[in-house]
Parts: sequence; C-alpha cells; structure tokens
Amino acid sequence: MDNKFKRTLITTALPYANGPVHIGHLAGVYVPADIYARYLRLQGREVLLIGGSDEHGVPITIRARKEGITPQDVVDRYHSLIKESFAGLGISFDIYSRTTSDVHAETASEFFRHIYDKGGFVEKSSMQFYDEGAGRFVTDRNVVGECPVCHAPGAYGDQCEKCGSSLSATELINPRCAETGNIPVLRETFHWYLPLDRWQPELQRWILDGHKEWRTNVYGQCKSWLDLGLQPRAVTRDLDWGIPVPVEGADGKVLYVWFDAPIGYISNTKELLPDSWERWWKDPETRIVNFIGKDNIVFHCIIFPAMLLAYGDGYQLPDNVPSNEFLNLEGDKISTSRNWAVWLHEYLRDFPGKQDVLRYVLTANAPETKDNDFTWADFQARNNNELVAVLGNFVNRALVLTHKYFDGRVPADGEPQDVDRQLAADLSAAVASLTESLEGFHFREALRQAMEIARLGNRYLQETEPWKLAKTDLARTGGILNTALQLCANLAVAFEPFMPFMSAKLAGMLGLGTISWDMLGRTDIIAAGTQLAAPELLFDKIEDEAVAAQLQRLADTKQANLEAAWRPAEQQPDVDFDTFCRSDLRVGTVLECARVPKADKLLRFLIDDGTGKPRTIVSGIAKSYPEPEALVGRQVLFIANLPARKLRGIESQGMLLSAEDKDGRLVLATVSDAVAPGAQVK
Ligand code: B3M
Ligand code: ZN
Repeated sequence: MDNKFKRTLITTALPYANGPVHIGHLAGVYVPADIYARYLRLQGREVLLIGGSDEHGVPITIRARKEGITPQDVVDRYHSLIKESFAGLGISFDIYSRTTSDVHAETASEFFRHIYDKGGFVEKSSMQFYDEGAGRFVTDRNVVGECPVCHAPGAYGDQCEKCGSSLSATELINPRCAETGNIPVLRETFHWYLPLDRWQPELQRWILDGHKEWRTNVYGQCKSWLDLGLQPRAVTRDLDWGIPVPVEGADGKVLYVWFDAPIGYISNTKELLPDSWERWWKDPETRIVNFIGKDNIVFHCIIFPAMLLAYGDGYQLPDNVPSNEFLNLEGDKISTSRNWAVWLHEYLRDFPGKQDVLRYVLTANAPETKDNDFTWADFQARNNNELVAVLGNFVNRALVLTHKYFDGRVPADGEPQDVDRQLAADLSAAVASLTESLEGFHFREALRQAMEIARLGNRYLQETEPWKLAKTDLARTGGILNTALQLCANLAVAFEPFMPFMSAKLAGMLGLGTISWDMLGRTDIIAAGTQLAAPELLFDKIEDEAVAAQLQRLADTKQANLEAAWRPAEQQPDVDFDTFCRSDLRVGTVLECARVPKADKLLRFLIDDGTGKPRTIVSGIAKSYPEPEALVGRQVLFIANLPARKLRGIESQGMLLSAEDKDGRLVLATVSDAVAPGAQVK
C-alpha cells in the first residue's frame, strides 16, 4: 500500500434488506472485504470496515404490499437476519447499520440540500407512467409489455430480458403495470438531476489517467461509460418510501435509492465516530476502498464520485473499487426470486461450526476475474482434500508428535540443517507472495500461498520423519518439531484473514497471545519450553449425506419452480361442431392391464367396450401408473374411431384419454358414476 496513506476506510455494498444474504453476495463482496480488513488490522494499520443495509427502493415497497405489511416491517425483518448472519460468519464490521437510521436521514438530506444550494442539480420535467387505479407513479422497471425491438411479451420497462435491449417504459407496446395489471397513463412530473456531464472531465482524469491499476472489469466499464458521454441522472423519485426531498414543493418525492444508499457509507461512519468521522472521509491521507459486485460499478465509480465532487468540502474519492464477477450455483445463475441460492443463515444452521469452510471455499473459488460456479461437490472436496488432508493433517501431526515425545512442551530448536534452510527460504517466498497478493486484492492467490505454507509443513515432516528419529536422536527430533510448531504459528497468522475461527483455535492450542502480520516468516515465534494445550482437530470430514441433503433441497427448489411456472396450455383453434361430433368417445371397463416388455412408457390394456369382444389399447402412461394391475375394474374414457396403429408390435385400437398435470404426471379420465361399458360420451 502506498505510504502516503495513514488509514484505510473499507466499505462494503449495502445489501437490500428485502431478502437474506446468499453465497453470491459473500463471494463478491463481504468475504474479500473482511479478508482485507483483517489483514490490515494484523499489520497494525488503522482501518475501518463499514457496512449496513440498504432499506429504501421500490422492490421493498412491492414486497410489503404483497405481504400486506409496511416497508418498515420488511426491512426490520431482513436487517436483523442479515446483520446476525454476517456476525455468524465472522465478518468483522466496525459498524453494521441501516439507511433507515436517523443519522442517515439527516446526513442524506443535508447532502442533497447542500448540492441543491450550490446549484449542483438541474430540474427537469418529464412524462412518466402513472397507475390511476393505485394512485401512484410506476417506475420503468414495474411496467411490462411487448418489447418494441424483438416483440417478446413480458419485457420490463427498463430492459428486455429476451434481447437485452435497454428500453424506457414509454416505448413498450401494450404497457401494463406489473403489480396491478392496470393500463398506465402518462402524467407530467419533474425531478432533480445530477448533471454527470459537468463532471465528465474530472472523472475521466481521475479514472482513465489516474487509476489504470484498477481491475480490468472495473476500468473497462468506466471507460465505456465515459466514452459514451455522461448524461444527467435523475436523483429523485415520486414514491412514498424513502428520504423526503428536503426542498419546498417536493411533496411526494423522495431521494432515489441510489442517491441515498452510498451516502450510507458516510452516515454509518458518522454513527460510529460522531466526533472524528470526517478524518475518514475528508483527509487525503485516508484511503477509501469500496468492495462491490459488478452490477454496482457505475454507481460507485461514476455517480457517487460525481455526488462527492458536487458536494465538495474535501470529500475524497475512492482509491480502489475492487469488484468481483458473479458466482453461480450448480451451473445456474443465483436468483433470490427463484430461491436458487445457498442462504447464509441456512448454511450457518446446517453446518454449525463450519464458517471457515464456507469462507475458504468462496475464496478459493472467488469470481475475481470471471464468473465462477459453486458446487456442493467442490465444497466437500475442498474441505476433505485440502482443509482436512493438508492443513488439518499437518497441524495435527506436529501437535500430536510434540505431545507424544515431549509431553506437549515445545522442544528446543537445534542446529539448522540443509532441509531447514530450504524450508526457511520457501517459507519466506510464500509469505512474500501472500502479502503481495493481499495488497493487490488477489485473494484467491493469497489463499493459495497460505495453503502453500501447510504444504511445506507436510513435505518437511515427510522428509525429516521425526517419528523415526525419535528412537535414536531425540535432540534432532525436538529441533524438527520446534520448526514444525513454528510453521503452525505461521499458519495461525497467515490464515487469520481467511479463516478467523480456525486461526483463533490454533493460536489457542499453541499458546500464542496476540498475533500480528510481522510474525510471518519467523521460526522463533513460540518459545521453547512453552506448554501446549491438548491437540484438537481443526477440521473434520464432510460426509456424503450432508452434501446429498443440500443437493436434494436444490432439486426440490427446481421442481417447485417448474410447478410455479406452469400455465394451462394455450387454447387450440376452434373446430366446427360437426367435426367434433365425429369423434366417437366411449366408456370402457379395464379387464386387464400390464406393462409392455422393453417399453418403459407403455401399458397394454384389455378393455370391455360392451361389444362382447375385448378391445386392446396401448397407452403411454406407464410412468404415471407404476402398478398397472391396480387399474383392473376401473372405468376409462377412450376414442373408439381412431384408425388402429401398431405400437411395439401390438395393435392399438383406440386411445385412452388422460390429463397431464403440472409435473408431467398423466391422470386417466373417467366417469363420476358407473355406466354400462360402451356408453357414448357426448
Ligand atoms: N443495494 C444494490 C445491491 O445490493 C445496492 C447496493 C448499494 S451500495 C451503496 O446490489
Ligand atoms: Zn426484446
């Protein structure tokens, strides 16, 4: 890190408080930010990790109306859930507050007013959709209709998900309000706009010339926005949920959620440090780092900076905005509405004591440069093959051997030999890359380097075989174990940012007091003679059943989504009455029913059709009726006058009628009371 900075303010995107947090949020923002904050703290640097819930915006109001509760109820519920689950995972926020706090309302209001007073906004009127039935304006996102570009139905007013065109709601063909189904009308309204174009030259200099070191995804997105030329953006909305616009004549208007949310970083700092917060925002010696997901780049790199510039008064712009790509789950996009996610609070419930495993897997697989996939198989494999077999195994061997040969007392170190000198060199190299990777926000690589230290340890024990030497040379055995224990101490430090729970446990077993980053690379951390606590396993295996249960839950979700998406088939074109009457529908009674050999879908029926000569019908419903014999005696409906056709060599004389259910199950049609076989259905 640049020495010109004295302290680091780390912010994490504020999750919307309208749902729980899932692994995509964690991998994208919170785990990397926490790693970075913990790393800086171990370095003894001054650092703050700021978080909070984003509690405004239209989706929260929609959810509230759906559930018949108030928006405040919605955000209260999810804010607590989110806050608790972050704490459960060990995300070490200095504060986790919310945008419905008083401090925030005051701060955001004042922020707007100050820019307003400086003439930093332009006021413009526009035509906007209004839902007369509901008595409110509708945002573009909440209008649906036919896409004017590809003509797909169900396009949103801001974007067509089918062809990707970005739209404005007034372009939709046959627009409807998504929530009420009403046809919206156009009404004039006015809003305040932040003229981003005014700040274009400054933003351009700051990012394009000044921050070439940013991740390519971030830099690239900024560049394409800037190349297009910035336009004024509306920063107010006609809505009754949000922070009222603090200007006369702005009744019924609130600050746009993306205007107030980033100010939340400032208000939360203020809430934490009412007297010294300005030092963290207005001092050029403070370095600001915003951790965000890739869909938030423009807001953090263009819009919020333009707001800070418009405000002036010494506000500093971020020094870096590390943004990750997306994490998928078992090959599909994570989706809150489709419940396709691993929810943090559920993970903590299903895998108690295994916070570090999730932190490890999400970091080892972090979507730093491209989208990545989380799979439960990978989760299990990384736990069993890396955490248990490499890290846990090394630490356990070092400790158990020390207890076995030295009663758990750290033996004296001996004269270093070649193997020790090699180890020391390898350790320094791993530590150097570890630190360098953390400085550059390359957390995956950093984790790999930390793991490398454990691998070095295993190799060292394998080469020196202290369990063999113990019989002949106890002094050398002690020297080796001393070195192994020093490596364990290095591991407690190196892994602290990534796996703080494991690190604390390990540090406890080794009798380490406070740990710090400058211990890394040293082989004299624990004094000879120190009495060690009884060794405990750091990790245990994750069994197949635990993984199978998670996969089953996902399979159930998929099934439920399929069923929820089910709609009755489109009605067929009309047929004239005479044509219909030519179909000869009849009732028959099942005399025999059996599977057709080698055809897993087919059943062969023998039907009493009243003629005295049983009729054979082959029907493709075997999957829905696993016990065909049970159908004997049932009355069924069939079409009698279809031309006979051969199925698997059997002549089928007609067709049974059945209905297909949401899940693809076929159900035979029948009559509600017994009738004579052969009766016609009219
Ligand atoms: N709540 C969007 C999101 O969760 C938004 C982030 C605000 S950061 C100031 O993706
Ligand atoms: Zn389209």
